[in-house]
Amino acid sequence: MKKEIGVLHVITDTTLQSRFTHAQLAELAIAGGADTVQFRQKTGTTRELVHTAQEMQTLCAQHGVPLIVNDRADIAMAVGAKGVHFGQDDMPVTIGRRILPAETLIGASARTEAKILAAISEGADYIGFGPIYDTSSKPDAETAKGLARLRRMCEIADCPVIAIGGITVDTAAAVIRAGAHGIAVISAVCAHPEPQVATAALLSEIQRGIAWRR
Ligand code: TZP
Ligand code: MG
Repeated sequence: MKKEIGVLHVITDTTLQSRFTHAQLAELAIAGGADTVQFRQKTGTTRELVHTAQEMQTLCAQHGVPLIVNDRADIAMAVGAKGVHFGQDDMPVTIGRRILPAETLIGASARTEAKILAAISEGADYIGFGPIYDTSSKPDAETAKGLARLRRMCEIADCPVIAIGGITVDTAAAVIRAGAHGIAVISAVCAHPEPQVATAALLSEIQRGIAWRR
């Protein structure tokens, strides 16, 4: 089943900055035009994560914006989030597909052709590919893959590819021109002095990239 996937995924982060909570970042991102919000927090108790995710889900639902929960299928289910995003060390997509409601969006990070094709055949709705550029937001990120590899991955994947890693307002349009369906960002929004303004600027660059492709 093909599902609609957003073009601007803002991933909330409270480690790069402490001015805003996850929910505040989600609100600012939505106000700036983000069409997907991803809750990503690597620490904290399950109780704390459920609490924050619930707050974000309420907000996202009010605005009709899908919330994707990183890593944790249980938390996504607990709060009725629209989707989950799994990395290669997280729950296998096949199992997520089995236990989550059928309408749940499942995104999967994959960095090689073989892994991309495997994730799609297991039922991923979109692929997260990166890092496109160097990034310090994910300490264990691989070296930058660049636009040529992104282009190749977009050619082989018959589902949307969301590019991630070091993407800024200066590179967003080029990433879309390379074939990405959309982008996911952390620092370009969360570490920006004005997350709402940053989101709006990214969206406008994505739209410029999409217009170029037509
Ligand atoms: N996965 C690959 S790169 C990355 C993740 C979660 C970090 C993206 O953050 P930023 O700040 O947009 O480079
Ligand atoms: Mg993960």
